[in-house]
Amino acid sequence: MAAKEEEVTLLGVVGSPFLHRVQIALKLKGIEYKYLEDDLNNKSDLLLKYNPVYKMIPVLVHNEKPISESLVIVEYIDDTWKHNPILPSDPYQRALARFWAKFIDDKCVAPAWKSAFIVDEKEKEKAAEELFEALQFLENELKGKFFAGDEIGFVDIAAVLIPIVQEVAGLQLFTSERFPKLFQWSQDFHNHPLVNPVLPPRDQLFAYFKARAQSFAAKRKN
Ligand SMILES: N[C@@H](CCC(=O)N[C@@H](CS)C(=O)NCC(=O)O)C(=O)O
Repeated sequence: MAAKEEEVTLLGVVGSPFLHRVQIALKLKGIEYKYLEDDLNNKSDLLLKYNPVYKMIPVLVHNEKPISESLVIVEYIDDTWKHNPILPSDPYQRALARFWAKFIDDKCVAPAWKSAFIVDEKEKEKAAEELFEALQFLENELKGKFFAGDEIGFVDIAAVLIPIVQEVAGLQLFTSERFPKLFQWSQDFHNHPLVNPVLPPRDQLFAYFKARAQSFAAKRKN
């Protein structure tokens, strides 16, 4: 548990998979924190001050020290509060976990987003193909209930985008026939008692994704 004098603040926007990565990590560690909801159409001074480089949520502020980038934050949380480890202790396994988390950011995030929300059919199809290629690698990587075995770890947290987009897309993003292990994982992870309370209900997720899609579409036009 966080010692009394520790101040932990989290800046985010509910519905953002990147925010929910950090919230799951904090929940796993049992760390209490103050949550500040931001507005991406009118970013707070605090967000601009704490993340002047990317101007993105999430930002974790621990005893006035800001940290950005969700995976960096999750690693920081794991390094700071040692109980209930998120990353494995073996250096090779740690490297692998980081590799797959980076793979999710590099290969899954953009196509998952596009295949669920882009209206142009051709673009959507191309994104779905890219996504399926990436998901096949993850399917092959899943050896146990979760990526590292019986407990939730770094790769599961990184992959939270998958059940979120699956939920928003009405479970039509990919099927249990095509990705049986990943489909089961997605359900197990989404329903896990430490994860489920962190994730907003479908309508709130949907509202977030819709607002983001509209904001991107408006930027594309300008
Ligand atoms: N790589 C970043 C991505 C974070 C990100 O994309 N945040 C979005 C919300 S989901 C954001 O703040 N966007 C600000 C903007 O679009 O201006 C991370 O892992 O934290």
